[in-house]
Amino acid sequence: MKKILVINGPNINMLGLREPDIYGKETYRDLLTYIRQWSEELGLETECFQSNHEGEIVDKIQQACGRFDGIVINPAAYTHTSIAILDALKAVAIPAVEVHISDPMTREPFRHVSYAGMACFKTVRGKGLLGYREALCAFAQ
Ligand code: CA2
Repeated sequence: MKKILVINGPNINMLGLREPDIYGKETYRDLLTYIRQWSEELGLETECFQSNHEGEIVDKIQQACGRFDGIVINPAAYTHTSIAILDALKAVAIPAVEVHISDPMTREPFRHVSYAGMACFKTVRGKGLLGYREALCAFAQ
């Protein structure tokens, strides 16, 4: 069974508590429940990790080396700033898919660049929490 690491960046733990018009009403706990259900359905083993700290995300990506077959990552605001996360994804060379709950391309110009996305073979944007399912599907095929 393929092992997939699901990484969520800063403030994703606030899902459902603020800005429901952009990110929906469902909480981070709901997301964890969905990911567990989708993993079972798709025959994947998943581990979920959320951090508000860039270095912790870099550490987690490095530690994934040799332990995971794929990474699903929503780096949140670090998407648009973090060359460190891009470099970590490139360094481990684990196939990765980028997910965004909203569509950053239709929002402020500073959200239009994704550094992490440059190390990902697929990006899913603007599909809400279902975007994580689509990302997991890319590893089930
Ligand atoms: O659409 C996405 O998934 C984003 O990665 C979310 C980030 C944002 O900086 C990216 O441009 C796009 C922000 C995550 C913050 O999540 C919140 C959730 C609830 C309340 C406030 C923020």
